Formats: sequence, structure tokens, C-alpha cells
Amino acid sequence: MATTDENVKLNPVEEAKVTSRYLRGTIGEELADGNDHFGKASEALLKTHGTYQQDDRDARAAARAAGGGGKAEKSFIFMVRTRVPGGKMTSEQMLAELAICDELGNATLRITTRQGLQHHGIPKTTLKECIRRINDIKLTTLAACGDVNRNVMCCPAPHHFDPVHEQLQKMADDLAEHFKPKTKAYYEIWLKDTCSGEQTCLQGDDAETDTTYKAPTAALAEHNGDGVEPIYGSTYLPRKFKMAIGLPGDNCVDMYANDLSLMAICENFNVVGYNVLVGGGFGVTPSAKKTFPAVAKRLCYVRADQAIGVAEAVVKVQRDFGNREDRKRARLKYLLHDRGLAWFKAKVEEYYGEALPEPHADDVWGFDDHLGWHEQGDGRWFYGLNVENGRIKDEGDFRLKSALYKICRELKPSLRLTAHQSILFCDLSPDDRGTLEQILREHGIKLSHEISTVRRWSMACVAWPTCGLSITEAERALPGVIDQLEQELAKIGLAREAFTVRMTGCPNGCARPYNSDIGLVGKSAGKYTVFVGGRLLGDRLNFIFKDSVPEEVLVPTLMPLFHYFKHERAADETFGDFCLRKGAEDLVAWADKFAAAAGESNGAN
Ligand code: SRM
Ligand code: SF4
Repeated sequence: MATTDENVKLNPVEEAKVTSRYLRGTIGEELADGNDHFGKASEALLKTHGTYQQDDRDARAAARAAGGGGKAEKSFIFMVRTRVPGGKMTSEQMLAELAICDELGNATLRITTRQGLQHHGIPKTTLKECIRRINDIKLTTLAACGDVNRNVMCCPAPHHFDPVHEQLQKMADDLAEHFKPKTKAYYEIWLKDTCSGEQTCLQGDDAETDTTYKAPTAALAEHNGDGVEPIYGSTYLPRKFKMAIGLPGDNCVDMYANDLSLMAICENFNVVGYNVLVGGGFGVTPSAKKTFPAVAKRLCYVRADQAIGVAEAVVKVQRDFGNREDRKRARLKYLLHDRGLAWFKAKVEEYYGEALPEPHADDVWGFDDHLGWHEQGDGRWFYGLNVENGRIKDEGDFRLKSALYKICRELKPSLRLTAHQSILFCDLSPDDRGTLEQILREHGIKLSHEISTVRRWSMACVAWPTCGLSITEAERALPGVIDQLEQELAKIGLAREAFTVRMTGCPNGCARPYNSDIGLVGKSAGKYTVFVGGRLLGDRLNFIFKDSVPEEVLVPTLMPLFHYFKHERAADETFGDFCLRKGAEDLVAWADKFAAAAGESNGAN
């Protein structure tokens, strides 16, 4: 469905974009109107500026209880997301982000599942200050959310043994820059009054009138957006768009879960090209059969110098043919499903102006969470620290936030955020190693090797109380589930078994539960759908094992499968591969038999 099609009945978000004058709308006016929240149209536009209007659901529940039940007013707060291409940050930037969360937010900072950072609990009164301060440190919230290309993920490992990882990170920066919205709206609304001479406001005065943009090929120029937004045009994309860059031997960024991924093909320790994967995406509405999660499909091989041009062609095909009537079916995966891969490839070739070869035979075969100590290859070291569910906070004896302040002030490492919500402290001298560990220990932080395998490979999305779409808890529930799993797995000798457990508070899949060994997806109050059969490699979807399982019996529901796995696994078979081999029917039958036998033996006692 091309945007020029007169019969298209645009959905309300499209209407808001059309009339927004390149994402301005009335955000500026509403910022100064004294209300504690924005109207609907601005709420939609604000996302591309990197912020979501939210309701503190804990606060509302408390107000409701205090008022004796019934309705309670919404308690408006804002989530502000920083886009961090490839997860690269300096200590100074981290210190500034920590100060923002302490001074303006809820005193916690969150590493996201896409190598970004989030503040929660920002009131409207300081929203502008928050966004301005993030720009002051040369980071941005622009395009962290919204119907544009979002944070570009990239393998964060700072390996210097060969140029490959640097080449990947450079590609991440180039893609982030290339697909950044060019509208001046962001600059006008958030930065204009406050932009100091020293900083580079990312959306400076010339942005809107810049006509120097050069399309990579003549054919592409014919398909340009317009003078303001050469790639997106005035209505941007039909939906969010996500990119990732990784290696066949290290799929730490979950390439198959993205709209577009570049899988590096290396020769003689250099990136010579990429396999282009398209159409991954996990959001699903179980009641709407037309929606489904999808892993990406292998589209073509491109030389390294063609990658950005081909990525642009992919984005533009989605821009012109993606669904603008129904937001539930607007992601690239649906375009691919509806039109087919062959049609899509032909369109991309048309937009790019050249035929594109089939993908290189390489595919994912490894992954690395980069935790623990590693030599970088340049005499320096990096340390990967597991951050449980990405939350940086001080709580009782656990004082990760204070530890980070101290590490960034005293050791000044460069930092990398991982797609597993963790953090790498980089460029450390051999002498710094002891100091880093000492600081972590003094602040009650377990070192990565002291964390159980099951916790290390677990992830949960934010969910309650800030996410307006959450049905169940996730970040606040998963640690308890992992506590139980740790104990039960140790009892049957599987404590060292590596598999992914990912929990989300609704079926949108923000912690990527649909390609994990075990996915726990919020279904209804306190109950989850349990998926099994994915794997660490992230290249296939899992399937439903049990539905509507109460939180308190998640572990008892899973344990029969681990017993089965322990006794009947093939040599070197992983938990996910075992579940796939057995299939849902067999697993359910076994689990039921196991439960019945356990019931009988309990009865006998
Ligand atoms: Fe997400 C919506 C949080 C990664 C799929 N996601 C949301 C919102 C903004 C809720 C909303 O729309 O009101 C959540 C904000 C919660 C809060 O209070 O902070 C939210 N998503 C997150 C983060 C913070 C989860 C986390 O715990 O880290 C991740 C931010 C990443 C970043 O830095 O950009 C996050 N979201 C993902 C991922 C994983 C990924 O991209 O690798 C997915 C699955 C992949 C995909 O995109 O399909 C994901 N989020 C969604 C969807 C479903 C999209 C769809 O196609 O249907 C929604 C709902 C929507 O867009 O309508 C959503
Ligand atoms: Fe919210 Fe659902 Fe995403 Fe979790 S998966 S952050 S509950 S939208």
C-alpha cells in the first residue's frame, strides 16, 4: 500500500503526523500550558522526540485504595529514552545520566534491551530540562522512539585484536546518523533557548533547509522523501523500525529480532560485506490472529560499501508500501508476509538501482554476553558486569548506582551497554582490575562469575508500574522466579546449564521472549503464557507449552521439563533444542504424567 494511494484511510497516528509540520504539532505550546500532561496528538508525536507520557500505576492504585476504591486520577510522569548507538558511552556521559535520574527522575536508571538508557518518573515541568541535559552531553533522545529508525544495536565488545569490531561500530554510527530525522522541530522545542556554544546541538539551525543530501544512487534519488526529510518524508515510517549489526559467531544483539540486520561477513580479519536480514519483529496481540511474532528472513548479500544504500532502499520500500491504516499490521514483517520475500527483494533492488546477490552461506553459530574479564588486544582490559534486568539503583545493601558513580569518577572507563541489559567497563589498565572489583564488592554487587548461569541469561522488560501496556509484572517478578529456578536446577545438577529465560509483562515482547529457550509472557492478571523451544542463537521462534500459568507456579510448571531434559537429552543438546525435538504435545503429556506421579507420591506420604 503506497502512501500515495488515495483509498487509504489513515490511522489516527498517521493523521497526527500529517498535520504535525515535521513533528512539531502543538508540543511547544503544550509544554508551557501549565497542565501536567499533553493531549493525544502530542502524546503520539512526543515519541519520536524520545519520551512517553505515562501514568504511575502504583501511585494510582494507592490513590484508589486511599479513596476507598473507585476511580483515581492519573498520576502523569514521563519516560525519557536516550539513544546510544552500539551502546558506546563515556564515563562523563554516564555521570550526567546518573545525575539526571537523581535530580529529575525516580533515582534509578535503566539499561534497555536495545543498548539504550531510560529515565522514569520525570514530571512534565522538568521534561525540557531532562532532554536538554542529555543533549548537553552529546547524546540524544531524538528517534529513540517513534515511527523512525531507532537505536542501532551493534556488538559492543571492544576487541582490538583485528579491525572487525571497530568497523561494525563505525557502521552503527553511520547508520544512526544517516537515518536520524532531519526536522528542526527537536531543536526548536527542546534546545533552542538553552543550546550553549560549546555543545553540538544535533539538530542545528541549518537542518531543515539542508538540500545538500546526496542519495547513494541516482535511482534512489527518484524515491526521495522531500527537502526536509529526504528519507522519511513528512509522514515518516508507518511504524517503528529497528536495526542491528552483529557477527555469525556472536549474535549478542539478536539480529533475527530486528526489522533490518547486517550480519558481518569477514575475510582476512576485515568486514567485506553483510548478509542483510529483514522483517524480524515480536509485537503480537493474541486476540488478533492477523498479528504474529517473526524472526527475520535472509534477503541478500551486500558489499560493505553498499550497506547503507541498501538499508535506505529497505526503509523506503517500507515507507512507501507499509500499512498506514492499521498500526497493528504496520511493521515490516507484515509487508514481507503479505507480499512475499521475492516481491520485496525486487522492490529493494528497484529502489537501490542494482540487482543484489543471494545471502552468503554464513549464518549465526555463536553468541557471547561479554561478561567477566577480557583482554581487549591493545594491552587494556574490559569487564562485563551483569545488571539484573538493566536496573541501576541503590536498594539496601545493593548499591549499583553509587558504585557506578565511583567507578566513573575514579577509573573513568569508557562504557558499552549490551543488548542483554548489562554494562562493559572498557579500556582499563591491568592495575585497575583490582580496584574495579573492590568497588563493586564494597557496594554489595556480585561479580559476574558469582551470578548463577540461569540469572545471567535472564531478561525482563519494565512492565509495572510505568508501562501503560503491562498486564503483569516482569522486572519486579523475574528475580523471584529465578531464585526458585536456581534452587531447583541445583537440586537436579543443572545449575551450569546455559539457556535464556525472558519475561515480559504483555505480549509486545520487549525482552524478546519469543526466540528464547523459555519465554514467560504476561497474559492476564498474575498469569503468564509459557513458551519453550527457542535458543540462545536467537534464530527461531519458540512455541506455547502452557497458557495462563499463575506466577507462583511458573517454576513447578517448568521443572518437569528439566527432569525430562536431564534424562533424555542427546549429547550436547541444549534445553531449547531438546524442547523443539520433543514438541509441544509430547512435553505437555510428559509434564502431566510427571505431575500426576508427584501427586501420587505426595499422597502416599
Ligand atoms: Fe518495547 C512498547 C519498553 C524493546 C516491542 N516498549 C513499549 C513501551 C514504550 C510501552 C508503550 O508503548 O507505552 C514500553 C515502555 C515501558 C517503560 O515504562 O519504560 C517499552 N521496549 C521497552 C524497553 C525499555 C524494554 C526494556 O526492558 O528494556 C526496550 C527499549 C529498547 C530501546 O532502547 O529502544 C524495548 N520493545 C523492545 C523490543 C526488543 C528489541 O527491540 O530488541 C521489542 C520486540 C521487538 C520488536 O520491536 O518487535 C519491543 N515495545 C514493543 C512493542 C510491540 C511492537 C509491535 O510491532 O507490535 C510495543 C507496543 C507498540 O509499539 O505498540 C512496545
Ligand atoms: Fe510494557 Fe509489554 Fe513492553 Fe513489557 S513487553 S515493557 S509490559 S509493552
